[in-house]
Amino acid sequence: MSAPDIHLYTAATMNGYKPVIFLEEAGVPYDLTFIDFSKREQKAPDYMRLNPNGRIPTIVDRGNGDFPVFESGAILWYLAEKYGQFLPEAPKARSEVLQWLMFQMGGIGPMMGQAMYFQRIAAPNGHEEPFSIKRYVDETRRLLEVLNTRLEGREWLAGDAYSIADMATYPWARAYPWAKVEVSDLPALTAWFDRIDARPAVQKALTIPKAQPQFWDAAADDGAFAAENAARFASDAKKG
Ligand SMILES: N[C@@H](CCC(=O)N[C@@H](CS)C(=O)NCC(=O)O)C(=O)O
Repeated sequence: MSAPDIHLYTAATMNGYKPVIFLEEAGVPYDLTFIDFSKREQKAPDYMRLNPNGRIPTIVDRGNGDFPVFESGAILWYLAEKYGQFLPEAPKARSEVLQWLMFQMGGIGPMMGQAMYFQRIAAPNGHEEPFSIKRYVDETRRLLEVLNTRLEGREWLAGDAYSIADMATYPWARAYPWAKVEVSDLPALTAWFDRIDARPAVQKALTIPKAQPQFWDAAADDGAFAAENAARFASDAKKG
């Protein structure tokens, strides 16, 4: 049997789950290399030839001359076009999906990422920065309110169908406990979490390449899990 078209390089993180969710939802074959941050595999020269940013995820499309794609939003877009799924053709509907995809890539991801970094990595490594924490937590909360308002009276972020915009946003927004942001008063957002939580493909995706459910629930504050994550990036935080 020949190798599947898509080879995915990923890890169990918010950006890392996005292409796994797509591939499981689309039901297309793929194979995968787990990138181990503790061994800094994301910075290996061979990997950085595929992803010049030295981060995950990356795909290589064997069915398209070993074409590499990096940046999780571009990966979702590429896969949606290749397989003709989760990105509508009609120009306005397509634009709506891409607007919410960009909102995730330019807002939710970077701001939540910094809220997580300053609380989960910098602070436990001796860099307690209350001003930065407040800035990123407030901005995260504001962006989650934007999502909540958008989801009032609608099932999905764009148009009337589940799309790559939902797939990109869910792994980040759903990890709100890891950013230490409260969402219990945002009912449209939490109902959208429930809808996506219930999808079998998403449930499976969140175990690939390894289950990391602690990001998603109260166990985010489990001492051992938090300490392991702080230690994983301690050398980076100490350079600061
Ligand atoms: N904008 C990039 C961000 C990728 C990114 O930050 N990935 C993180 C994991 S969520 C990573 O690889 N971190 C390892 C590192 O910083 O060395 C994307 O969406 O693909």
